Amino acid sequence: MAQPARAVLRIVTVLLLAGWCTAKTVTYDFNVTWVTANPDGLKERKVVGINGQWPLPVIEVDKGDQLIVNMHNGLPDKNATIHFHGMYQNGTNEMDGPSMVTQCPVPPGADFTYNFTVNQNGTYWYHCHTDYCYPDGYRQAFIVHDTESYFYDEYEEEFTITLSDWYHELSEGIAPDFLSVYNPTGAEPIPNAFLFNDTLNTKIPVKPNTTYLIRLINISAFVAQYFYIEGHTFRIVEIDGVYTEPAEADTLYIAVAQRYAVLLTTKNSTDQNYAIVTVADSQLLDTIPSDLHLNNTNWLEYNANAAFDQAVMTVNDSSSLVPFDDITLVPYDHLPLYPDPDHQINVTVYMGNLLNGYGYAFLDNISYTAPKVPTLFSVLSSGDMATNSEIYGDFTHSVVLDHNDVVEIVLNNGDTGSHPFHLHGHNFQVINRAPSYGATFYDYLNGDPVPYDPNNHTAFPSAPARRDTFVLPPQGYFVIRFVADNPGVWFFHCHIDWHLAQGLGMLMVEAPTQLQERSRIPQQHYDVCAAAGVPSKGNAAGNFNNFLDLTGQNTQQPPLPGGFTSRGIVALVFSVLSAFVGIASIVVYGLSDLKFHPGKDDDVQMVVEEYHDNTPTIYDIPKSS
Ligand SMILES: *[C@@H]1O[C@H](CO)[C@@H](O)[C@H](O)[C@H]1NC(C)=O
Ligand SMILES: *[C@@H]1O[C@H](CO)[C@@H](O)[C@H](O)[C@H]1NC(C)=O
Ligand SMILES: *[C@@H]1O[C@H](CO)[C@@H](O)[C@H](O)[C@H]1NC(C)=O
Ligand SMILES: *[C@@H]1O[C@H](CO)[C@@H](O)[C@H](O)[C@H]1NC(C)=O
Ligand SMILES: *[C@@H]1O[C@H](CO)[C@@H](O)[C@H](O)[C@H]1NC(C)=O
Ligand SMILES: *[C@@H]1O[C@H](CO)[C@@H](O)[C@H](O)[C@H]1NC(C)=O
Ligand SMILES: *[C@@H]1O[C@H](CO)[C@@H](O)[C@H](O)[C@H]1NC(C)=O
Ligand SMILES: *[C@@H]1O[C@H](CO)[C@@H](O)[C@H](O)[C@H]1NC(C)=O
Ligand SMILES: *[C@@H]1O[C@H](CO)[C@@H](O)[C@H](O)[C@H]1NC(C)=O
Ligand SMILES: *[C@@H]1O[C@H](CO)[C@@H](O)[C@H](O)[C@H]1NC(C)=O
Ligand SMILES: *[C@@H]1O[C@H](CO)[C@@H](O)[C@H](O)[C@H]1NC(C)=O
Ligand SMILES: *[C@@H]1O[C@H](CO)[C@@H](O)[C@H](O)[C@H]1NC(C)=O
Ligand SMILES: [Cu+2]
Repeated sequence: MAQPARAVLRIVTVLLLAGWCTAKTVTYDFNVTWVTANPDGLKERKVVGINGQWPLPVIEVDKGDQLIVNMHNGLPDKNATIHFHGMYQNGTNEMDGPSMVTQCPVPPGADFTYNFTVNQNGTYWYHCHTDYCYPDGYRQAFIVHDTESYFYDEYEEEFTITLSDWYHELSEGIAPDFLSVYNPTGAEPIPNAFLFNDTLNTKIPVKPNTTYLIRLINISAFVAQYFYIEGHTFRIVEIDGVYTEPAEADTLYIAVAQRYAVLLTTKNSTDQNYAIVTVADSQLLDTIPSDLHLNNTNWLEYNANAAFDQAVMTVNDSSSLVPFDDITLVPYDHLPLYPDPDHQINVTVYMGNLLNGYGYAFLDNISYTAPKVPTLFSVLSSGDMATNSEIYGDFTHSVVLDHNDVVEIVLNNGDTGSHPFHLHGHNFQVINRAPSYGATFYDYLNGDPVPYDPNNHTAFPSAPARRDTFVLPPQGYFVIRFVADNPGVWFFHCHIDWHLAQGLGMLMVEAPTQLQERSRIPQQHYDVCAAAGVPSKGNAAGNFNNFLDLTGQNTQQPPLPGGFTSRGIVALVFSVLSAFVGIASIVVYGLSDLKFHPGKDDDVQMVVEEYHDNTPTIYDIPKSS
């Protein structure tokens, strides 16, 4: 496997701090360009490379270091940014990376410097945070080494493995089919392969009788995977950068964006190699193409001359795997349950259609729609108005939080899919979830969605697990708490990239007054906005004379007329498809089956079947927005 180019790493200065604690500045120069790669051996494709290479360089720092990443966007045709997933960016909200939230998209040819202090430990990753970007390969591990961890003396060596899904087509090629009238149910694109550390059939040489720290990172765009090693158990010691009391486990379910660090002690004997098995969660897929390998075998190599056997699957499908329930983990610092909330946010996930017939995702009735001005710049340019959530627009779903409030988010799931939700700028306590992981995880699919009932729930843990990404079960709920002690604009969103593009997110505008006091935005950030043609002051609509005037704001599509349902749209698409293409039977709405475009969008008339009285009505499909 290619080692990341060491040349990109320059250690610029070494600052000696008090005593034996040293902090240094670590600088990476990233020239982002297209390269080609063929990680699954099935198809060579264009991927986003850094300094001419892919897999991308792993970022490695020591706790306390200053990290500087000088990014040059050398892509001729794509905007880019970088989000350092799991970093609190305490005092540096403008370095967080999500496009139109804390910065402008960096257009082709422009430069952007990320610069922040890493006062955290553990396992993170970095990825592009503009629309449809990281599934094209712009994602990699980011490791913060900590010689003071409580388990530092217990392991001899460490290695990192990323798990991901992989598409043979560029995101931009897939996206128009995904968000389209031909995919009204919002069926997600089915990956072509599942990669293990950006390749397949990996052999990881290990020594016998040795303890390893293994960092596992799920950098998928969509599909979660189960992970186990035949004949071995391991001890979980960290989740999402938070040390835990060691917990023995044999199977993990690692959702998109989640990380686990585990200690694995190898066997004393070297007569055999052992399969590392990953099994993709087929429940997330609407269709399973016959040539898609859901499970993959890689190996712990004890002996290069011994056999490398494919895994012997003891179960028939992923639903019989019982993974470790992360809500039962206890943080090593035993931070107690936060007190009752000062501020409760209670929202429900829905998937549905708007007037153009596309499938969208909603928190309550809002499908996140990026504003005209990055929300951080609205905070900074609005003076006293910053505490009024109206100025952030009707479709960014912004909630203003007071400094140091205890915030509770109750997230109910009105959808039959599971959604890994991520909060920027924090980790949060996970205090309730139903159903729990394991055999019952899909139980609520048998009836109506079950919302959280504050008067009837299992007891909250006294020292709840903390992490930054947590899975919302199908038709169930979760409840999390955090303290608003980090002034900034923080995205709370589903980390399935397709669902984020459908609008499954909202914004926490945390302590805007304190944020105004402490922010010093480098001039380069404003220059990038100018280069991208994006205004950097004003409310969500770019108005700065009257911050309550939202004329011209970006809006979500209007709703479907009353009485129309997704099923009606499915029926109409069938009729449109058969009228234009004459296909006799289209069984599934997986995107791979929808490669044809019957005429230009604006030529197509949509015959909407009214569900209740069956009177067909003709609507013009608005041209895609
Ligand atoms: C980035 O890489 C491209 C392709 O190798 C090269 O043409 C360009 O000069 C590089 N730009 C910078 C700023 O290094
Ligand atoms: C980059 O972002 C700007 C501002 O949102 C947009 O106008 C432009 O079309 C984007 N460029 C590309 C190549 O997507
Ligand atoms: C990074 O930020 C630090 C602290 O604000 C500042 O002193 C330093 O000059 C910055 N470095 C770069 C390269 O921007
Ligand atoms: C995983 O890939 C990264 C980046 O290519 C590499 O540095 C690392 O050594 C690989 N891990 C293993 C276990 O081979
Ligand atoms: C395994 O390692 C331990 C401690 O390093 C040592 O005491 C023991 O003899 C080793 N066992 C074998 C079978 O090598
Ligand atoms: C990665 O996350 C995706 C989406 O939640 C999931 O389907 C997949 O199984 C995960 N991979 C692993 C190895 O857990
Ligand atoms: C980070 O590491 C330090 C020292 O090892 C530890 O005290 C602290 O609790 C760790 N932080 C978390 C969130 O686990
Ligand atoms: C390896 O041998 C040591 C004793 O030499 C024993 O304590 C340990 O449990 C053995 N490890 C395994 C994985 O069997
Ligand atoms: C693993 O994959 C093979 C081939 O794709 C398939 O025959 C087998 O049923 C799969 N097993 C599981 C548990 O998914
Ligand atoms: C959340 O909102 C829903 C819908 O308004 C309501 O039925 C439910 O009782 C609320 N839950 C809590 C915990 O406030
Ligand atoms: C409380 O919740 C449990 C578990 O979901 C449910 O079986 C029970 O009916 C609920 N009780 C009441 C009074 O709602
Ligand atoms: C941010 O820093 C402040 C001190 O400046 C601290 O009180 C707070 O806990 C920190 N928040 C996070 C999320 O790191
Ligand atoms: Cu989702």
